[in-house]
Amino acid sequence: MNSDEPVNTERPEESGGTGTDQPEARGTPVGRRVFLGTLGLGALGVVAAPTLQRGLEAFLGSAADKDPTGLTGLLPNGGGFRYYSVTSSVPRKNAENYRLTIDGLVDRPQTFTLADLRALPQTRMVKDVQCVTGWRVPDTPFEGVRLSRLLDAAGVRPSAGAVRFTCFDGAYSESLTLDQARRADVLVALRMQDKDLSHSHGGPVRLYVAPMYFYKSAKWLSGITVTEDVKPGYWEKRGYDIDAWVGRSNGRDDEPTS
Ligand SMILES: Nc1nc2c(c(=O)[nH]1)N[C@H]1C(S)=C(S)[C@@H](COP(=O)(O)O)O[C@H]1N2
Ligand SMILES: [Mo]
Repeated sequence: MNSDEPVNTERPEESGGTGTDQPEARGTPVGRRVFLGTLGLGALGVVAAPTLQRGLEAFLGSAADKDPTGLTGLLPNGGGFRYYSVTSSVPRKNAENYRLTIDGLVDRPQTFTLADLRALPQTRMVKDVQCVTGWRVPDTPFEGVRLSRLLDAAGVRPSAGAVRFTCFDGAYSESLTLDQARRADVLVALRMQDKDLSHSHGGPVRLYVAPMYFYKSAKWLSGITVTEDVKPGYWEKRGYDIDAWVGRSNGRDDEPTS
């Protein structure tokens, strides 16, 4: 890759999309070289030994949590995870200021604080994570509240057919059909790898859609709107499949994750 190209992006062209929308141009307009200079990690490219890499990943993991620009999202790290954001910075939310709203075609619109969500029954699942660009992280625990429980609390109206998700990064969105959203393996996740979700992984709350490619698992989740029909999400407007079953979509051939 050219060292001045932004690299913090998904690439629809690798997944059968048209690639004509050049999503890279929408990401952080800062090149890898500039970024590496910023962190003083010019030698990063030659770090390959597993032990060294583990130290590096630990460093980057903590750097990512402190980096207000989100630029550490450019780097492969974190035990196989890559950190993605389509915006160059994301506000931080915590137990004081985090809110999740549920509205749209519901009888009882809801607003949940983090404490509200923590007080509900939690479900833990351990499955592989699969990104549509190819990387996979085996046996990753996620824990949180079943989305179906929150939808039931809000009282979904008979005319509803889908759910739209919005994020406090101000840009990302996702969607599921109502049937997909009601699956037992779809969580409003508060924890990953048995820790509270870090900011870089979408904390304090992200969606977790176990059977689908990881782009469905919207980070920094702030809104759930029940709609009549599916509205394509951020990447889906740029070429990804709306029904993103792992191994049965996006022209890929991966082992299912559920
Ligand atoms: N808000 C938001 N959610 C997002 C994304 C994003 O850019 N912004 N990227 C998606 C993609 S393509 C992937 S692979 C995963 C990456 O999650 P991670 O950064 O925790 O590894 O988040 C998904 N959810
Ligand atoms: Mo992804």
